[in-house]
Amino acid sequence: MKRTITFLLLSTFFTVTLNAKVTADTPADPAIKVTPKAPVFTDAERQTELAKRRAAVAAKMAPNSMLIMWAAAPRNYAGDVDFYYRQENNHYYLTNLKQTNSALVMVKEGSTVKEYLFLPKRNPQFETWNGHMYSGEEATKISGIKTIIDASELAAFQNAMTKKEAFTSKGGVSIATNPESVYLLLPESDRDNEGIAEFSREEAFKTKLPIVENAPLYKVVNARPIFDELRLIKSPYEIKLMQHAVDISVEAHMRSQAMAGRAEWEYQVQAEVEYTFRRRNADYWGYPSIVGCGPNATTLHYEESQSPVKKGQLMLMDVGAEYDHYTADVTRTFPVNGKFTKEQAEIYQIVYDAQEAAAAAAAKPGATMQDLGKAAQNVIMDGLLKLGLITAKDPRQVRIWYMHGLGHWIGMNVHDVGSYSPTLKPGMMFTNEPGIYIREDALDYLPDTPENKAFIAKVKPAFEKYKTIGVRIEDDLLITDTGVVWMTKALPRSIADIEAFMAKASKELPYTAGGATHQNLFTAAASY
Ligand SMILES: [Mn+2]
Repeated sequence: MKRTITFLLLSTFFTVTLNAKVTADTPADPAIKVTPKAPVFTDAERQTELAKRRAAVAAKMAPNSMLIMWAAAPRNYAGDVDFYYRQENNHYYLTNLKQTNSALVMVKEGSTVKEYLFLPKRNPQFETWNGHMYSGEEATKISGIKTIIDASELAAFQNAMTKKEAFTSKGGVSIATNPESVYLLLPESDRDNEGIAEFSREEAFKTKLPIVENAPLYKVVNARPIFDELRLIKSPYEIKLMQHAVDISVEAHMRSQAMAGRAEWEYQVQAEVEYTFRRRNADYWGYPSIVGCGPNATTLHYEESQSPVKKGQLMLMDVGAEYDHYTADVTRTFPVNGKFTKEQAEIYQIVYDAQEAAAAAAAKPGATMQDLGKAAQNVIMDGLLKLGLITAKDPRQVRIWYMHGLGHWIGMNVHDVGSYSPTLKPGMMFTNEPGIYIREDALDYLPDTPENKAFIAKVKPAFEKYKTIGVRIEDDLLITDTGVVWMTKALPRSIADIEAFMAKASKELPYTAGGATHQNLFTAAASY
């Protein structure tokens, strides 16, 4: 009996202690959601997925053809320092290898496809300075590509191609160098500046391929349309990675909203974002973080983060983590002090309603991105007219305050590849991101015409009321067999939900700004 009492007393004591601890550190239902565990794939799952992608590419290649894809070259930051190495997306899409100086070659003869991977030999001295290199076995385990050739023979192979000579590696691997077509990743046109910069090596190789009587002996084909089409539809494997990138971004947004009211400078809020990205093992950001307070929210790609965070103002944050080469793209706009003013709420609600209208349009069978854009634009047009910021239902007037499109594909590029004409199909992923930006100088730059003068006179009172307010809301949507999935749904979006979230979340996250003094490093202006 006595023993039982002691036991009961002890267990009561422990229960109380444990409960007290739970309450102090983590509330039963915290507002800030921690990123769920990262997806883990077995070697077999990854190899099957990559083999499927390579087979899909091969299926789109001509009967007697070859595809050559080089790994991305390192990009210089300054002097002898490079940026973090990032593999070329299409190369990664087929190999999952994160190493430079390698190349993938696929040869299709009839229905037979052979795959070769040129891989640099491990080098102890290089590894001492720069870290691990793949062994052939590792590269095969990751990619599923079985035939490995030392990359020191890549130049000899390229040379054999340009001369149309046979190629056999020192290890005895022969590659047929007489395809009819050669597929390379090439710039899309003379005006494709990014493509020209990224695929200069491919372009140079193309010019070396043999010419006979002014006609190319090989038919050189741009491989990019093949990848653009395939990458437009995400596999279940890719969707898991993408959801994880979204989840990390959602946690980063939540933590930032929780501390923004106590931050002094925009860069401190940005630090909370990027701390969360690194903490959750994101590769990096998918695009430079946009953290703009007050009037800075009206600059679409504001990246300076040098201004003060002021209570009473809106904070626009467009930040997305990249995880295993897939990037989220998420924007929230919230009041620094946790409560929208009447004017801020009026603008915000229009953008919110436009987003809802676009999502409803996406759920209709046969919808295109253009349909979504129109649905959102109509809501914004009605809203701006009601507030007096435009004088007629004229898309040209709407463009003054909403100057970008509704959204874009997302994936390995934040603005992912793929045509915008097809109807929405399962596996497609895109952003839904309308916005309204009442830039302080927007009316100053309208051409000096009688029509514009009359317009300015009419909208001036409303402009004075709403000026400096910038709102964008951006969610990541996925089309499935059953409809539209908001991948970002965990992140509060309505006015009521944001206000409730901020009130609760700010208590969960300890934060002290630290009273840093600073000079604006962008404009060299003195401290505020
Ligand atoms: Mn976007």
